[in-house]
Amino acid sequence: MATRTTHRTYCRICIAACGLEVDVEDGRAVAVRGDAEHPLSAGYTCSKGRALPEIHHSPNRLDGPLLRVGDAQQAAGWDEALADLDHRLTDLVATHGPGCVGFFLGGGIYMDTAGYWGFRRLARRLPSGHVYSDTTIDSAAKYRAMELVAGTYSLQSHVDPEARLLLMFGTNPVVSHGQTPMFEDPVQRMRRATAEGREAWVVDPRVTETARLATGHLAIRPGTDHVLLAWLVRALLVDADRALLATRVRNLDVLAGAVAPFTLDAVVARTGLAADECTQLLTAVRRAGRLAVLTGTGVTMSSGGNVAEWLAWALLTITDSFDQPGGMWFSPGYLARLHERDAIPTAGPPRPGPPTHPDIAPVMGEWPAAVIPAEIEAGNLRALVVLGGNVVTALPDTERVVDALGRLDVLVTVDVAHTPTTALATHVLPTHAQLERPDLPLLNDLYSSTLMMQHTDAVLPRHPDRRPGWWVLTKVAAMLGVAVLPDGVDPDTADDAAVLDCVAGVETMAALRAADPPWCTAPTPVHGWVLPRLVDAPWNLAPAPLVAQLAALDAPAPLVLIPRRLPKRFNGRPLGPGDAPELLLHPDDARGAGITDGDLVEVTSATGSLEVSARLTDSLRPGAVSIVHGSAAVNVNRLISSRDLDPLTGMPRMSGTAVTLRRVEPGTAGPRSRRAAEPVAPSHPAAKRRAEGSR
Ligand SMILES: Nc1nc2c(c(=O)[nH]1)N[C@H]1C(S)=C(S)[C@@H](COP(=O)(O)OP(=O)(O)OC[C@H]3O[C@@H](n4cnc5c(=O)[nH]c(N)nc54)[C@H](O)[C@@H]3O)O[C@H]1N2
Ligand SMILES: Nc1nc2c(c(=O)[nH]1)N[C@H]1C(S)=C(S)[C@@H](COP(=O)(O)OP(=O)(O)OC[C@H]3O[C@@H](n4cnc5c(=O)[nH]c(N)nc54)[C@H](O)[C@@H]3O)O[C@H]1N2
Ligand code: SF4
Ligand SMILES: [Mo]
Repeated sequence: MATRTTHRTYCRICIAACGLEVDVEDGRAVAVRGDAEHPLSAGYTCSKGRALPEIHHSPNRLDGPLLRVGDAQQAAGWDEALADLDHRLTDLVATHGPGCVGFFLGGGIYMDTAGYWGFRRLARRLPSGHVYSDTTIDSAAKYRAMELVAGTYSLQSHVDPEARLLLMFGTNPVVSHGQTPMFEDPVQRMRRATAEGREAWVVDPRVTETARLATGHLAIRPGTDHVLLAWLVRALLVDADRALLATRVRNLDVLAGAVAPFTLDAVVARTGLAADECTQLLTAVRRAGRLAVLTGTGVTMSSGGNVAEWLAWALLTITDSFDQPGGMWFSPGYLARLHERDAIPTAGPPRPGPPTHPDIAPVMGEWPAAVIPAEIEAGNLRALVVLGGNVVTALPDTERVVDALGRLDVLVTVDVAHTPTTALATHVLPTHAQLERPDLPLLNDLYSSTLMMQHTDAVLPRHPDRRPGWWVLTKVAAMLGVAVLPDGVDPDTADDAAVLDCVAGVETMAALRAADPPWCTAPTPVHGWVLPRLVDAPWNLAPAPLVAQLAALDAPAPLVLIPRRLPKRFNGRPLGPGDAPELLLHPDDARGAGITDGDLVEVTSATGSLEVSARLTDSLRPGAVSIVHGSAAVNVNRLISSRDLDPLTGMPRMSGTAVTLRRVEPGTAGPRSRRAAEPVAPSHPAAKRRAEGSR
């Protein structure tokens, strides 16, 4: 009989990093349970975490390197795949210079800490500006607003345990577990809060899973969160202790002037909310005194994202909620210990933007990912290394993205599974997946709701033909003359543990490895440490680019597309049946277009169109339709522009794109649905040329 062993680990699909117990039989994971003792997740897991055995042992996993030969990809040994890549990169760099090689970091690498750390070291040393990540198709607004208000990228605020009011804009943590910061064990957390008399308010065009557990829900018109926020700021400035604020902030009067036009009448007209709803929210904020605010992709992906982030910052500041009990605390990090430093790291001097969009300043040193196709078309970017990302489903303007990827001389994917992006690659390099590697959630240092760090050993034996993410990165970097590992660490003799020692320090790793249970915690929250350490203090409450953007924002189109997430799908990673995209729409909008439930509908934007089946629901307000992203077959990014980018961040408008709907007559579906199917191999001439030139 097979022996069963149980391993304590944590899930590395999303930032909640839930504690898990994984049962293993004959080298295979067979069951997953939540770890009841875990300080954050307390036994909670979601269906994705519980599906780890199926995900890990899926036939879709990559079991060895692949090399493109002609139109096909063929299995290759590591030596052969790396030698071929080395040869091609060396040629490219000799002809076009080192600036033609770029890297994209996706969500699959963040939780592979050694790989993620390696990428950060590489990015600092790379002789090329082409460093991209999913930050600029996700949350760039948060970082730009933070930079303009506080001069840093290093502040991560969290809901204080004593907060009496939590106000959420465009985030659905019951499904997502948070954008930033983490929102662990969400259902219990929401229930506990309301049972203890603390209020939770959700501002979202949809009655979300989170809204159902909240005290109040405001079904706002998409893209108008900044209007509601500006009105709240305007009203609460009246109550604010201006003398106290004068010691903490700059430009209070400019802020007051900027929000002056946002009267209650203006809010009602622009947000579609009733005056009563708005005043009830204001009363709740006044009653609470201090509050916590969380925003998510519904805000950061909309054209008002930057100003909404700024106004949320202003709201928290004028209500004296930041860095205070009952409001929001800033995490100094369990490892980073920012509160023990003299100064919080600054955002640094501005750097030039990408050659095709020089006006868009980098966010956190990165160029916006939406310009990747433009940079390829201009001949600036000729080789792209995608680490744990699925750019075919993630980037806006699918048709342009697929065409541009086909023009690359080299497309390397460093992944664990076959995806629509690996299908286009010249070199597919498979890495160890989460259950095959020791790890610690370094990325969560600032995102975690409790000051803590955890550690896991590998749960499963390592597949012989996969390699560690850090090792693959080190090899590719060496081809470009960049050393990723510190001096004296040899990638061919070092193991995962030795690299993690470099990442977190020998002492920290020793403490974590010795910890039983496998985590270390520190007293939480920490208050009162931020302003004295802020180089750019006091806060700038009215940065000029944001004041100008607020005044210039247009009203949203009558019918717009908005994003959302499904419990069983993680971005481009389908996790089973029941997660096919549908078009959610309100019955009034459906009636106007002659659409009934289950109809096939053609959705068209200025960028493209797709066909998707309709699901009528009054949980979504009229004027908004929603399709989840991540499906290759029904790829919503066909509708999103890669040209209409936010001028301050380069973010595409993944929320708020104007669309029209047309019912597809039964029997006439065809060319377009077929077109929507993802190409498995590139078929256009440039890709063919490239493919023929291989080896
Ligand atoms: N199950 C699951 N979990 C995930 C992911 C996943 O794909 N699946 N992805 C992970 C990733 S990469 C991220 S970044 C996070 C994102 O985490 P969240 O930002 O919490 O993402 P969503 O759950 O999509 O919630 C966004 C909400 O914004 C609303 N919305 C859309 N437009 C607007 C608007 O203009 N105004 C307002 N107020 N609301 C709007 C939508 O209706 C939706 O309810 O989730 C992470 N967690
Ligand atoms: N229209 C529209 N587009 C969107 C969004 C939207 O809401 N609407 N959301 C945006 C957001 S918030 C984000 S973050 C991006 C997501 O963009 P990506 O991060 O590119 O998307 P994922 O599909 O999560 O891709 C992760 C990849 O990592 C791989 N992977 C998983 N585990 C590992 C591992 O341990 N090691 C390695 N090497 N690889 C691994 C997976 O197989 C997968 O291919 O998409 C964005 N695109
Ligand atoms: S919420 Fe789900 S996906 Fe996220 S860490 Fe927990 S189990 Fe994994
Ligand atoms: Mo994201």
